[in-house]
Amino acid sequence: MNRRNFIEKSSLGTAVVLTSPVTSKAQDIFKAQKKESPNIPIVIATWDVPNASSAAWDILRNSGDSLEAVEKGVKVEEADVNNQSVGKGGRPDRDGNVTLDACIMDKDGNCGAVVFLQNILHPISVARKVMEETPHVMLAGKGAEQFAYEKGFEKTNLLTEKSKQEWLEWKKKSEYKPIINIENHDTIGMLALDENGDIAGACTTSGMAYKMGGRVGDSPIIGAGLFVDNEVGGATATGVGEEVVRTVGSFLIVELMRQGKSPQEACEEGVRRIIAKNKNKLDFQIGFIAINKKGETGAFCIQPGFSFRTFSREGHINTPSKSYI
Ligand code: SD4
Repeated sequence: MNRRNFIEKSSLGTAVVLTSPVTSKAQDIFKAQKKESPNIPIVIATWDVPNASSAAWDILRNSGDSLEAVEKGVKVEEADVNNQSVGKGGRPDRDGNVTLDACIMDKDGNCGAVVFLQNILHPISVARKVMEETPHVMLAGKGAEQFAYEKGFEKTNLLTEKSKQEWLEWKKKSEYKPIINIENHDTIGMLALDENGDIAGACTTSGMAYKMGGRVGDSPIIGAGLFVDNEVGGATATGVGEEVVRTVGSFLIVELMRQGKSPQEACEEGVRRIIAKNKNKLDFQIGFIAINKKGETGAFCIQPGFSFRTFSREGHINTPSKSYI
């Protein structure tokens, strides 16, 4: 069922205003900002993912909307077998199963997520369908997979020979030890601000390599791996998901921006909160990126090596993130 219909039906006759309350004054302010800023529209993504950011930019520069841009953008990484942290080609869990997590959020605060999804190439598109065509926010495991088939997604083997061989090698010692900055292109989190001034975000991953069967990280958790508030901005995360969940990191960063911090200051404070809880063992990576309504961006991480891609009229740029260490 369409979410909008569901809300209307479930509101017991109470009138509900469903459109976003963009006043003409707000639109005027936005138009003025847009003239000044070469950063509207803009897309920002975790890690050096030029193909994904190009795909998103193609939508934005043709006046497309931010939701379409982030979905199209992250799908590039989901389909890329060389990215072993997302979609097809992703490293499996310790039992050899590739299980995917993804979420998406639009300008109106609608969101959809899938967790522990198997055999489906594009979890982000399933998450979008959860958002737009069900009364729910999150579907898990077999239920999510069944829903995907009902929506026309095909069954796909996600375990490539390369990831399988690496997993068989790993099994010899079976030591769970997340590697920092594995290959420098990991989970993709993407935020876009379109020319109407609307922000959307997407995050998709195969999770930590060789995780326990059933483990879900931050990436599909709204507020942790991704959060968008179209009044303020958006944030998304990469790295050891358990730590991001413990601080509800992306929500925290958006709220810090609401209180007046720049995206950069907010990302730095978000990482500091995680560090404060882990003073004695900073042996893992967390990276956050953020964007505000002016198209200003920020990024911060614990360990050096994290970078992020932006694409705007200013150019297509991979920027090394500032780091705590
Ligand atoms: C997770 N945050 O599942 C993801 C993994 C990741 O860089 O981002 N790796 O915890």
